[in-house]
Amino acid sequence: PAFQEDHTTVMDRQSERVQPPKMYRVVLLNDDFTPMEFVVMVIQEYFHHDQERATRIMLQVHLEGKGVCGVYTKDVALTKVQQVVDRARESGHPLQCTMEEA
Ligand code: TYC
Repeated sequence: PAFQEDHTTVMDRQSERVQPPKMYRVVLLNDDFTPMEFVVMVIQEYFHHDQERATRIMLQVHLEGKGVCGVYTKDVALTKVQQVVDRARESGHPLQCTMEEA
């Protein structure tokens, strides 16, 4: 669409309108060493799921290789990934956490 202003046509460009932010899935990846209880604790602590839901997500990762813990804006997703990886390394676990565009 376009509108007239002082004899000048100004295009109403989509890119000049407010856009919803891109969203990112924060995912955990399986490994053979990180204890299941540690993964459940991390999911509860950083993604605010209750123990039952955290256990389901952990088991999905364990059985299928990866699982989604939550969907966030880019800055929040990056912070979660950093917090989870830092917490795992502090405890000596190789747990991997990453993000992907939703
Ligand atoms: N596979 C791990 C085990 O058998 C458990 C595990 C689950 C590890 C989820 C990582 O993201 C993970 N101890």
